[in-house]
Amino acid sequence: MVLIGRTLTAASKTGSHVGGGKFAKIRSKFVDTLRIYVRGGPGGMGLPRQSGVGGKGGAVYVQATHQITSLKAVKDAFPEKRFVGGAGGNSKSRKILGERGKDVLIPVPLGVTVMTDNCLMIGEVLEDKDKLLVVPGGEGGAPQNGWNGLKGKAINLTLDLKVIADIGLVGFPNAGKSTLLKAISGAKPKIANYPFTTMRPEIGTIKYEDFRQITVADLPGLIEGAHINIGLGYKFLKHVERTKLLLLVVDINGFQLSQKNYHRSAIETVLLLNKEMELYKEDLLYKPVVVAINKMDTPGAKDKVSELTEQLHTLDEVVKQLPEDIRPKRLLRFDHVVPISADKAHGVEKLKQVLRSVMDLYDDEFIQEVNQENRIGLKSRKEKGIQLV
Ligand SMILES: Nc1nc2c(ncn2[C@@H]2O[C@H](COP(=O)(O)OP(=O)(O)OP(=O)(O)O)[C@@H](O)[C@H]2O)c(=O)[nH]1
Ligand SMILES: [Mg+2]
Repeated sequence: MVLIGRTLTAASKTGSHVGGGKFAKIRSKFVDTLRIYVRGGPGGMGLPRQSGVGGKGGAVYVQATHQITSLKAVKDAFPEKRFVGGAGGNSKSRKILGERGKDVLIPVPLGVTVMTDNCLMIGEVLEDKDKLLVVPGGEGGAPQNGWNGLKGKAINLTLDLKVIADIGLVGFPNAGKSTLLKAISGAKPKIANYPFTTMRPEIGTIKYEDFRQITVADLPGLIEGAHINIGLGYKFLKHVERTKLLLLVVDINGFQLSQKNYHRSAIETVLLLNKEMELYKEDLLYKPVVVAINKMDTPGAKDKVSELTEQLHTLDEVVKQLPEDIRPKRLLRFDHVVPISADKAHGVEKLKQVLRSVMDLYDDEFIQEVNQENRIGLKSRKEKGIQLV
């Protein structure tokens, strides 16, 4: 058995071929961060003669809405990316208390984090209608400011989207993630026989007979070196952060990007995904994982699957054969391994039930514990009697 060959980051024999140039353009087209300018509205003038106070300027808020699913939609709707609160009304003898300036609401998808240029996090909006104040309006003219309304504060902000779904599909390109999403949910993602068909996360929903619904995020394929921006890069890994369960989709035949690249066997793709996630954020490895071994309808698949299942069950032993410097420090633990043929919908019903059972087992509270206090993750998984293969 050949494991990995050279190094994990040696994605291709030619190195730069898959890295910068070819995919940089595609990567840059994908909007999942957006820089915006926001300014609070100016406060209205006071009226010293009659002790009249000017109206406060309008504030700017970010508000999550189900109706928007990407930051590109925000960019398209507001190409100038400028959001300024309305001016507060001046105090007049007829209307002694100046009118409040109009607030501005920036509609964004669920899962947006708002940050300043110094990477200071202002907050995040995760649920529908969550509203976050990003900049207040200026105070109206009053005795303490010499009756002159104050200007609103102006700042540049970065909106950063991480999709929210119960399950994240993780796998090499062409493994059949989108085909599987289509088979288990009502979604209609693009499917094609070439790598990097999926360019942005797409969410589908699995519906069960008892009306339970589980959301699944189809993500772009990852290849070795993703953490140093090879292929479509690491930016998609962040979307895995907010999922509760990882569904690894593995092509039983492995993966080869092109003639110039190494062929990776199925077990190598699993180890490479393990390493990429570890290099991106080790916490990801504490999430429960289900493996779908796909393309079981292809010639020779049945012979290969028992060896692969054995390897997945004894990953500790398998990695001992790897050179130490490229060995994952922490190994994924697989809760279930399910052979499927996403294309023919074989094994898909069983997979749906398995996903359901794992999701039910990991109640929300427990998932949070795993995510936040990941140090005790595996230990408490064992304590809760969850089977680790
Ligand atoms: N024989 C066979 N082919 C499959 C199966 N599942 C998917 N495919 C094919 O594999 C190719 C890739 O499928 P996709 O679903 O687009 O793969 P993906 O993992 O989403 O790929 P990226 O979006 O590029 O990461 C397509 O030609 C599919 O028809 C399967 O179970 N058996
Ligand atoms: Mg796809």
